Amino acid sequence: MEQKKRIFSGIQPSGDLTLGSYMGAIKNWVALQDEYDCLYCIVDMHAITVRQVPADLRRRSLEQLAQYVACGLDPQKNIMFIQSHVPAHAELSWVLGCYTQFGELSRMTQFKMKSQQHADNITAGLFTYPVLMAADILVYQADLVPVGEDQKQHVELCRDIASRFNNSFPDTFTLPEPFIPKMGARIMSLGAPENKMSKSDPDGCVYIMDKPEDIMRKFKRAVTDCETAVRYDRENKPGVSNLLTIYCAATGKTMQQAEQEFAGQGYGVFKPAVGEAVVELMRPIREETTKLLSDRAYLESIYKEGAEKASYLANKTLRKVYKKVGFVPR
Ligand code: ATP
Ligand code: LTN
Repeated sequence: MEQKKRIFSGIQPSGDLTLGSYMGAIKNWVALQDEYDCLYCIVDMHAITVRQVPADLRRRSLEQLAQYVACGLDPQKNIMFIQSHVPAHAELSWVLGCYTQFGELSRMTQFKMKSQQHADNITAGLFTYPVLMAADILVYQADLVPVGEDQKQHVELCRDIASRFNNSFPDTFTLPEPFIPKMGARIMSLGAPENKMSKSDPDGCVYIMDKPEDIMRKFKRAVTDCETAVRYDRENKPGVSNLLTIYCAATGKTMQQAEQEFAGQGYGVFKPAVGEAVVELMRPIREETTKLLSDRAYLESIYKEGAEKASYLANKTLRKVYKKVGFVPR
């Protein structure tokens, strides 16, 4: 039998999951679980690159696992685990850091943005964040990395680090490819549609756990423009285009179908319709998450088993790398 290709992806428990995390990442993961050998991680070590309240980080990490399952990821088919439970990520990250240039890390868009947002606390961890991300991916020899558009640059850097390492030490790492969804790769903020919807911006974002009335309110207030036509034009109508993207991703309709459906109707009809589509999409996920969170023993069994399986795979790569760079075997 042909070996299935391997997938790795992760989300930081740095805030509650949003419609952006769902449409840009998790929804895609669910679609891949039958065809690929998948590892889905809760990257808590990445989350502490900016300040976190410890109790919140712990709560959100478990909530995120419950949401992975509630969104449709089957714990029998996928390895789901918490990054800090598998020490090989941090260990490989050190080695890879010694094969990464300062200049490369300085060019990362996410670093530039986050160091502006957290100007009083620009840590070495924030700077080397992409090296740890490269370790996450390479330690499992992943072929594909399903992420939203904003993470493409990090996956490309990961490839550069891997090929540089392979040049010195042939056949060490599989070169991974980013895998970006066609519809929903970039969900923008409802309040400022020129920015991406991000879990650390409560104003513009819709959380998976938001109540229906809150979702409806956020959509009714979404920023649009002073025309009335419901038409996709990212350049000149970013707000409306974002709502159309969300509507299509939520309902499975094509852009053309959506435009036709709202032709001749104003935003007063369009905005609540998008809200309702999202409410219906999120309802079962929210209910299932709440149910799962009341069964801590079950969640614990998932992440413990996940860490065990992940460690086995990760340690194989780590041993190989340690040997290649010249460390004395333990
Ligand atoms: P933070 O605000 O803490 O930086 P975030 O909301 O940007 O977090 P991440 O944890 O960085 O979310 O992203 C999780 C995954 O979801 C990544 O694959 C990312 O590409 C994807 N993603 C996040 N936000 C969006 C968005 N607005 N549109 C599409 N995909 C997104
Ligand atoms: N940087 C990513 C989260 C992340 C990730 C990864 C994604 C950390 N490690 C490995 C894919 C593969 C983010 O900010 N969304």
